[in-house]
Amino acid sequence: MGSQSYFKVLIICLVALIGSTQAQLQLGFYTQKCPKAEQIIYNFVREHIPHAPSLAAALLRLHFHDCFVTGCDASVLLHSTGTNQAEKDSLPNLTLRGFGFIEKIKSLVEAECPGVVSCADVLALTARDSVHAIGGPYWNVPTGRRDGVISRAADVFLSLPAPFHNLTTLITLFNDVGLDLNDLVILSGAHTIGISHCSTIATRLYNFTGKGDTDPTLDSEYATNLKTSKCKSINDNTTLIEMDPGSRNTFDVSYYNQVVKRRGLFQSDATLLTSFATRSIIAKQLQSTQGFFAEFAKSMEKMGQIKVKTGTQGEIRKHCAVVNFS
Ligand code: HEM
Ligand SMILES: *[C@@H]1O[C@H](CO)[C@@H](O)[C@H](O)[C@H]1NC(C)=O
Ligand SMILES: *[C@@H]1O[C@H](CO)[C@@H](O)[C@H](O)[C@H]1NC(C)=O
Ligand SMILES: *[C@@H]1O[C@H](CO)[C@@H](O)[C@H](O)[C@H]1NC(C)=O
Ligand SMILES: CC(=O)N[C@H]1CO[C@H](CO)[C@@H](O)[C@@H]1O
Repeated sequence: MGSQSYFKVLIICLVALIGSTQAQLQLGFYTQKCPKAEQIIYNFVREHIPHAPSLAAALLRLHFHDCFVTGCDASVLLHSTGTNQAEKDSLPNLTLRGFGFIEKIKSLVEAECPGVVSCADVLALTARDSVHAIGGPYWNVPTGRRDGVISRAADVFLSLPAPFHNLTTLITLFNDVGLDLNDLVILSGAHTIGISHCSTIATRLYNFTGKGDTDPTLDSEYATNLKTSKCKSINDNTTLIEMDPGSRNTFDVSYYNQVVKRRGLFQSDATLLTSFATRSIIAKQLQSTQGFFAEFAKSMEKMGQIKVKTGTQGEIRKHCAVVNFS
């Protein structure tokens, strides 16, 4: 190759590099395109979340499910169609909430600037503002995500961590989306807010190994308490259980206290006690709420960038539940 060819290759590489950096998310992506967008979301959240604080948990979980399955592209918000069973109709969705809240905010933003702000960004910003509105941490949400056009129930089982997963499986699923062991322990701290259904832990309480037994890693006093007062039968699929009893709407470190006391509700919570590394991360969070908030903010910013679609990828959906022109 002559020096001219080398020069051409260099230029091509530079252009590719600039192209790829331009396709990154950026803070204040809508500052020019829709200056009021973030304020509209913030105002709506501040007006409504104080009256319905439990929604903060629901919205945070929606954002998590969205990001883990095909990236943060609002695929979790899509309805199933005649031929396709969407993510939200997979089993773990039984219990997802907050779709109406997102759709409402999206309609306000659409009224201000039609076709500009993605549902994926609305979801990421709403989750952040809602958690902050109940006194939780605040994190940066760079924007510019675009919405995906595909949502498949089957993808949920491949990528979403399940409450019965062990540490090895959880680490693998987090690594698959670029998150590490620290992110796993920190983001599990989201279980400081919100609720679970009895059915999610019924097997753990009543038929752990198929012999009518209880998971021995669950504190036995707590297990008895759950069985007598909350989750009275293995067939109960309606009763709700706080994951962090007594402070389900308060974002604090008490989730980690529960885990240390072997009262983490899911096996995925309990399993965080099974390695020295994860136990150390937990111990560190228990020393400082501010420290935990800072870690949580860092990990959320990472989670919010999983496999995002930017630039000309995907689309800006008009309604979050359906792809455009469908
Ligand atoms: C580590 C793997 C994780 C597993 C296995 C897991 C599993 C679950 C399950 C099974 C539920 C309750 C479902 C029900 O019965 O209603 C739940 C609730 C919840 N999860 Fe996770 N989760 C994980 C990580 C996360 C992460 C990373 C976040 C957010 C950053 C999160 C946020 C939440 C919240 C806020 C709730 C309460 C939802 C509500 O109140 O409606 N979880 N999780
Ligand atoms: C974790 O679960 C996976 C999948 O069920 C299993 O193959 C693996 O042996 C388990 N690992 C440990 C350490 O129990
Ligand atoms: C407990 O699990 C075993 C093995 O999976 C199953 O045969 C049995 O029906 C279960 N019992 C209940 C009450 O669900
Ligand atoms: C939940 O419980 C109700 C009432 O016991 C029952 O009719 C329904 O089939 C159950 N649903 C599932 C998914 O088990
Ligand atoms: C299987 C199942 O329960 N799917 C539900 C998923 O969530 C939507 C609401 O968002 C319900 O309509 C489905 O029934």
